[in-house]
Amino acid sequence: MEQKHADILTEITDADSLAKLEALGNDKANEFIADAVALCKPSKVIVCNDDPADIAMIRQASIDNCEETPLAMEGHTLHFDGPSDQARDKKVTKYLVPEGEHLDEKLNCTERQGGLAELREIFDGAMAGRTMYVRFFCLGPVDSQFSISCLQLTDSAYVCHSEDMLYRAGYEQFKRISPDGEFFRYLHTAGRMENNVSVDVDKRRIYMDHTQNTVYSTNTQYAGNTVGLKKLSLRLAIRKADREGWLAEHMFIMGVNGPNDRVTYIAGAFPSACGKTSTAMLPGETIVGDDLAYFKAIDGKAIAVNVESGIFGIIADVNAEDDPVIFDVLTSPGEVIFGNVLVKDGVPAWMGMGVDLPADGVNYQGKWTSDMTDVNPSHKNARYTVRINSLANADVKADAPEGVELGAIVYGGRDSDISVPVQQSYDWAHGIMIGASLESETTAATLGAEGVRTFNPMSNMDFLSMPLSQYVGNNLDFATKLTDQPMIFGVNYFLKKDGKFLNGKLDKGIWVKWMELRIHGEVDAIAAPTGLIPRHEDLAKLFKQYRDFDYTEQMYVDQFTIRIPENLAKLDRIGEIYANTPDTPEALTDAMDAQRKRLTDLQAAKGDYVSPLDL
Ligand code: SPV
Ligand code: MN
Repeated sequence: MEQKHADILTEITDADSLAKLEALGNDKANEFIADAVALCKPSKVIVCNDDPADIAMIRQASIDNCEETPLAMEGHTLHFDGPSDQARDKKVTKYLVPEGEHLDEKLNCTERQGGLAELREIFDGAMAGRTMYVRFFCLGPVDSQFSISCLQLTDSAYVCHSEDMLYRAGYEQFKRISPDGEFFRYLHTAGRMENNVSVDVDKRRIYMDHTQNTVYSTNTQYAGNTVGLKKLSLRLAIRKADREGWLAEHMFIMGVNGPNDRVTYIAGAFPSACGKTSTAMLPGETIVGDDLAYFKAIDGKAIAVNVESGIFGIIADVNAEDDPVIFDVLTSPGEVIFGNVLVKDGVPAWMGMGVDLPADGVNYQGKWTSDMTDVNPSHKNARYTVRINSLANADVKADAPEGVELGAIVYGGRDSDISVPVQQSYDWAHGIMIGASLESETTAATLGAEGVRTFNPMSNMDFLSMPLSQYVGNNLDFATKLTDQPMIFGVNYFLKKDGKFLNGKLDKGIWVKWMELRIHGEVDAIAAPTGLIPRHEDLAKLFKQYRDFDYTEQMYVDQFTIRIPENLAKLDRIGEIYANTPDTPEALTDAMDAQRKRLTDLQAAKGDYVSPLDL
């Protein structure tokens, strides 16, 4: 270790921790750690490697310092974030942009030098009296061409514990990178705390310095703002993928079981709370990952890996009937962190869990009783953290360094009046158009108003770290590297008629079976202006086979009627956004123009609302 780094670290770091840094022999890592120590002034530095003893020590530290509290069931713990720290804070999540560089009007940016100066002031002495944990993780499976090494510094044992559950241990992987090799780095402090929660909300900052692959996060504990490897790394990964010609996506990956023991992998992008996690965990199928995926073109095939090894999922509405697989994990002994739920006598409870909630308990804002009608018992964005391998249907290839070959990509939005429940794109560019046009209603996963229709291309808008047109262009170009292109589908679980949902929560299980058959050319489809839609007879067969349910022609007609005025209005909305976006790829505009022509031609021939039986 260079003397200047050793001078800073030796006094407050024990021999075991120093030896772990020496064994890594990475001067760039040492420099980042020494700078952060000099700035944040912790009283102690603990360096962990991949040893299970270190990982167990971290979990215990989170309990000892009261960031987590053990619950009644073995392995379960509870974590609360502060009342105004319950979701990702977009307002203070910014890119530090060097003078002269430009990202995109839609991205929240601030000038880099000024932003760094602001951060230095907030971080100065922020860890006084506390321990700084030095952690190494790996994005993607270890020892894979997808692996990205990461260095996390934080004074929160809860953040480390979450990362131990959500990511692969990465100390040994870190040894594999060359001394000047690339790695992502994160510096986090919970800031000033009272009752174990961050209190200086006005000084909350999440700043990304992409020039140094570094993210700073402070005065927050909510995992979406603090767990460096989750959405903070996604922003860095999108830029790395752009440099290297692959894709970093906000997608689940799952295996769909087809006939004769065939497993077909699909990846899906859905904005928060649009059914993504429950699709990834569909009973009877297998889960690779529920949130982040990297894609590379390898030998002409689209290969994907799960970036993570765990799930940080929304707990609201998880119940035995709709989400049996995860419900089982949440109600059985084993390692689970519950975040921002209601607790009574050491037992967690949450809205929509399918049983009566206790009349009182403790939640993220303190004591709660059922007469407090203005406070939900559990927060709508309350969460659970689990390891994927605790799910009964974890896919056997969940950690495979070689990844899985994708048969399809699915884009799912949330609209009550536009898109049919499932349709296949005509080609790659049309599919990317479906993804690039995703809209959803806002949900409790971010601060701000709920229920507003929001443009969210590929469900990645919050995480784009480059101009939108460049990101969409990369998605379009990806196909040129492939000889076996995945199909692309669009889904919408939220279509309504007369104010009522047209689909049950488990209907998505039928849509994935239909996609699986399409991928293998085993079922026909009908050409609608918006895409290729299923035939009634095929869906009826699948509903019967898998659900013993009589799927009537009337249900089919209601669900698959092409709503032309609403589709045209959406094209207008999205068209205007891209018309005002510099350098929109021509292939995207062409795909929108072609869709508009198909819609207006059909409208001229058959009116505004066209039954699938009339196509
Ligand atoms: C999401 O909001 O998309 C999540 C949770 O997956 S968070 O970690 O907050 O990003
Ligand atoms: Mn997500």
